[in-house]
Amino acid sequence: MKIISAEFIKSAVKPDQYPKTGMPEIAFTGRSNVGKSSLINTLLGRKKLAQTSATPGKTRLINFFTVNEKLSFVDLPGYGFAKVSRAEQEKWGPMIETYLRERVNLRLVVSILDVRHDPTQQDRDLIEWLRHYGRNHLIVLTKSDKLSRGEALRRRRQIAVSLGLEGDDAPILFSAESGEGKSEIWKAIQPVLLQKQEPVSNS
Ligand SMILES: Nc1nc2c(ncn2[C@@H]2O[C@H](COP(=O)(O)OP(=O)(O)O)[C@@H](O)[C@H]2O)c(=O)[nH]1
Ligand SMILES: [Mg+2]
Repeated sequence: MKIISAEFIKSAVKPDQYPKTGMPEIAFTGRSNVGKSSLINTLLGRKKLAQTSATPGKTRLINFFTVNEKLSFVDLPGYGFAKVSRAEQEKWGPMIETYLRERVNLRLVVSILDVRHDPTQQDRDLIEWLRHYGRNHLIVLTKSDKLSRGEALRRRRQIAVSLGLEGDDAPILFSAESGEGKSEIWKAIQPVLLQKQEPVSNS
């Protein structure tokens, strides 16, 4: 997709603060410091639209961006940052879950993992949760430039197996440094923009 405009709209912590635009949304999740902001910036061809790595774990709000005035990107707060108090970590879960469960505009969740590390329990819980609620999701393995080609492919296989993914569901290898995977992620986003809005089940 050619990016004509990309702008920050607002931050929110609860549903009545979410923008009321009705645009289809793509949300991005991952552990703090995994490279979520860098991925968003790379997809949008912007250097610093989404804030990168100021203090890991500091972005505790849900940040909404509009792209080409027709879709919205949502930067969800990173989870699992050890230096944040337990009380604060406990607030994040419900904030993210409420968004993922209730947001009608949401069409796709991009779940970001570091290709070098095994998924954490929180990564697994999130992915399991998305499956349970029938949320459309995509798994991206970032920082692929940190590994050799062979090693990156090997890690992709391992992670796919450990998450119980099958053939077509292979995670996408991505790098904000090299741009690898950028067009593949856009390719996965395109079709969901055309889908009809369907409320997710509350079961
Ligand atoms: N080598 C490499 N470094 C990356 C990549 N993506 C992010 N980083 C670095 O990882 C750190 C955290 O990135 P950031 O996007 O702020 O992570 P966030 O906390 O998930 O939003 C920063 O120092 C980035 O420069 C990548 O694809 N390759
Ligand atoms: Mg960030």
